Amino acid sequence: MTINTNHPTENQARQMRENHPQSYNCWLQYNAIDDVSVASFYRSFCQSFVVLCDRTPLINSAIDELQRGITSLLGETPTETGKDDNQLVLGTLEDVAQEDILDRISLANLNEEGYCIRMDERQHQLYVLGKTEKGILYAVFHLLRKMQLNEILTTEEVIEQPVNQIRMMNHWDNVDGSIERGYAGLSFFYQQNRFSRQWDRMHDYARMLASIGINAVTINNVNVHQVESEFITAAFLPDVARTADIFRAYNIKLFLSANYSSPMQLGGLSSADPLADDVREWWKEKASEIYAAIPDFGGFVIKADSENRPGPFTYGRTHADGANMLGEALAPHGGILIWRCFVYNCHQDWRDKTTDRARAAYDHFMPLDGQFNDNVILQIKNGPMDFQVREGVSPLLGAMKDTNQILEFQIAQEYTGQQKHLCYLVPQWKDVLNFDTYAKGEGSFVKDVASGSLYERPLSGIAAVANSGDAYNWTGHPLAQANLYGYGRLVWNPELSADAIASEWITQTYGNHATVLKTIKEMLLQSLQTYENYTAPLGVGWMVNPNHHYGPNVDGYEYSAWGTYHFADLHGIGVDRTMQTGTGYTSQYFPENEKRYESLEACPDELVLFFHHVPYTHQLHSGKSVIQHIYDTHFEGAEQAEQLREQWKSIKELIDEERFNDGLTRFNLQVDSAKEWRDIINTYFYRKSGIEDEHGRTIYS
Ligand code: GCV
Repeated sequence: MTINTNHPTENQARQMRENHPQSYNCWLQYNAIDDVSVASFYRSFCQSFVVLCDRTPLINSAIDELQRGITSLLGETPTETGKDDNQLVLGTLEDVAQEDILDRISLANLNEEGYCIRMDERQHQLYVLGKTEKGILYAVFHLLRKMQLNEILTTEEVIEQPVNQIRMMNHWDNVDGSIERGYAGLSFFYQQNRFSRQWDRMHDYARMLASIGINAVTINNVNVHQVESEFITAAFLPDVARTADIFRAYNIKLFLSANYSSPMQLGGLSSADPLADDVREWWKEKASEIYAAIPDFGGFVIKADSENRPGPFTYGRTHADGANMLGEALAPHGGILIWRCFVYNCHQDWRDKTTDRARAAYDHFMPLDGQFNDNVILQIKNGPMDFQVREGVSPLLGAMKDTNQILEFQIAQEYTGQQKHLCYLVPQWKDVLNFDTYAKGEGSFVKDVASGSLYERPLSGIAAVANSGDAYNWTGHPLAQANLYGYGRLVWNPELSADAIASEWITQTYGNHATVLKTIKEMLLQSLQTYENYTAPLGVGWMVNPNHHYGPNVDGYEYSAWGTYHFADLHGIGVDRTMQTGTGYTSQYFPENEKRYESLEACPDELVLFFHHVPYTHQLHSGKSVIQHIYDTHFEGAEQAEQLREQWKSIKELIDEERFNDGLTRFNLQVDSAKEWRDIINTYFYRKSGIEDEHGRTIYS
């Protein structure tokens, strides 16, 4: 292997920041506050600050951010002093225990990341307090967000804490610099089989993640290849440890994806059998070695026995055997083992109607409920298939009452336009979080599974596949930053609306102009429906080109060498997942949902082809036939894509040229792609069904 030592220097990273400030700074623009009364309100508190707690790297991050933000927002740098009037007071709740300023009862149950911002107008003091130092960091970001939004603190006291315990970002970066399903350039973590050592870019990234409350990351792909397997060896641990230092200063714990068969690959053992003594011993020693380098290492994320990855099945063992063996190695050090439930047989034969990929996660894991150790968490994708624009919610969520669970989203837009198309995903995530599983009767929402409150589990949370890369704007499409921001904010507080998150993001990113806010917000909120309109209809999914998953290809499902998975023929389309006549997948839901999905009458239109095989003439609740719905939505979706482009053009003079042009390039691609989708889908179904469009529009055949 040739090792390239030509890493980008710190200076190059700095230049990127300087040359592309608006693109690069995302929502942390900190533009000068132009409203005089807002500025003067904050000025009265921000002349100086005092720090009551010990200085740690985390507190230093909070102070750096505070100084940077206030200097830029108010044009004056606050100085650090002793206790005084007209100042910000930073500390933990304990640091102000003797002061008579807080309603202690309401603070008693705050978790360790919670915070309180308390105004004392008599002395013009603003207390920025954390339950622990972690809370101080989040309180600082809260304050700066309010300032960027031009909002005066209206109540005397702000009290907040995150709803979800683990708020994680999964990076699918490979050490060669590529990113699996990455649409924003290459990796900034790695280059040419080494860490890129762009430490200050990583630092900027950590800041950005902390500002939206992320507290855990994995930095490498769950498909762990040859070189990445060595991350847990002396060859890479110093760089991993340096990366962990950077994230730690922002309350973000570093995890690694590990190769299940490491004992063979790295240790020279003859198996990776989870019940073999030598294998168990090997992992224990490995864990000790890792913790010697990174004392607060988060743990491992494992993809096993799926899409050709190794796993315990080879040895006739279960997922519980595999996960617990790793959990036991990590436990003495306080580590966590996250085991992914994205397990299915990618070589299965769809023609056999009892085989169904959607069933796989539940079939594999449900029988193991209660068998996983306390420091093991199962990570479950939001849908049973794979991040489609529309699919059912995974029935596994909420089903395992004795197992820790983390919900997995994808911010990277693998199947939703790949950051070339605008697709604001927060509304989709909200639908998932608000889905009622009925696991413990009505009101057993997915958000309660994720927060751990449904079954009072010790570990829980939400993870997502990141959409960031080394592009100067981090996400490729400038508006894809809204998904990154939105994910963090929603995971912090699932009650925030998609609309409110969009407003926050737009104002912080593009400033306070009312037209910009209105226009971009309308675009964001319409974009998911637009994308769904011109792509695969009514929950049937895929229809994308194989492997890279961009652009239309009705029969392009790569794991179906014999044809299609959607069963379209001249009579009808859709996957019959009912118990009566289909794969029986509906039985994996709790009875209320099972009944709703099992019955064609009760099944919601948007999922009808996900659950049922129907004739093209089947009438939807909307009153349209399936075929007419397909024609109408595809014509409409392509038009809506053009409207998005027009809306973007309408704010050309109101935003900076770089971000405008980057957006326009992508809207041009989206418009062309939407037309291609429209024509390919409509033509395919016109040919299959032989049914004319009621409105007589041209369908290219
Ligand atoms: C990392 C899908 C993607 C794969 C990804 C996999 C997973 O199948 O296409 O690229 O692999 O999901 O989530 O593990």
